[in-house]
Amino acid sequence: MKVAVIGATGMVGQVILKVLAERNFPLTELIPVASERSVGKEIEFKGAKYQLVNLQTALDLQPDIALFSAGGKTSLEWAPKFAEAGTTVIDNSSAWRMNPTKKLIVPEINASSLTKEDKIIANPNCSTIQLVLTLKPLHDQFKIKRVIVSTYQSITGTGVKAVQQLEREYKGETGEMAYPYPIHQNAIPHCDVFLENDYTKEEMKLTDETKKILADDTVLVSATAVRIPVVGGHSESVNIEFEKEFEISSIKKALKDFPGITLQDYPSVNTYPMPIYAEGKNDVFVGRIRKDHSHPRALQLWIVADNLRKGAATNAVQIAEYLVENKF
Ligand code: 2RA
Repeated sequence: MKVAVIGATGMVGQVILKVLAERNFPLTELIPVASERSVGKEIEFKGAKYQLVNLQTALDLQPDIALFSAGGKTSLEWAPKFAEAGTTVIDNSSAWRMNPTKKLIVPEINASSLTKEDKIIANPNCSTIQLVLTLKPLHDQFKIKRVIVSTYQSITGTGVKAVQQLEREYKGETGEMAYPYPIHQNAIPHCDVFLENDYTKEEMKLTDETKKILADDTVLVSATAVRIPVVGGHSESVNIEFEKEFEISSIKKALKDFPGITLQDYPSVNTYPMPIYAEGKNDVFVGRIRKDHSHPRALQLWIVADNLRKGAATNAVQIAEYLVENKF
């Protein structure tokens, strides 16, 4: 199994390599791809050294699977070339997510919809993955009418520039800004760009991608995405209105029984999900589960996940594992 990792030196690319090694993914050849300026440099994987190559070299090596995490522009240009050559592409960018001919996959929810014909598979946005994984078991049992979500997003979702900005601000230094304002001691209600409807792209990804993955356009989703100075993962405060009545015990059982979810809900002993706990783990952590006292069929809960793992790298590797297990 020849696997190419496109964007191998980026934040997500490095976590993809870590997850491939941790999960002992059955690859026989690794093809790490980086931009021209990094070509020739070496990376280490499972104790061996690999030279970084460019996209054309990787294409010529005809990988079986290519895990892309190199931005939408690169995906739009190169994913079709790899697919054309017989490679199955799993793309982390937003380039293909809402394309009606491409599948948007969270393996625990809809991997079974994949066929051998799917040569470009889209990995959802990080804040969507942790939300929709939590919604799926509840939607199946209690039919979701409306979701109101507020996110508290890690700066690692923006990338190295944002981490460097925060580190400088800790020291009272100035420099290149990843955000329009200081992020230290701040909360910025602006993730990605603003759209005509005064939502941000990040907020509309939560709305549009959730509908596509649940395969149900009747689910109403309204989001506010906020950037906060943490690094371990994204947190989300979620209010869900159901069509059906529910008991908290049934909600907790549905979540507990669903793969990829870990319940962390023991307020009496101050136990609830937090980024400092979720960092480095692959599950989605759910807690603060309680009936919304202001509405007879609504629920409040709190979701945290490592946005670089289940929010990106781990989800992509799990898709690749599904392809291997099903001999695609
Ligand atoms: C963010 N979800 O957190 C976006 C992209 N990773 O900035």
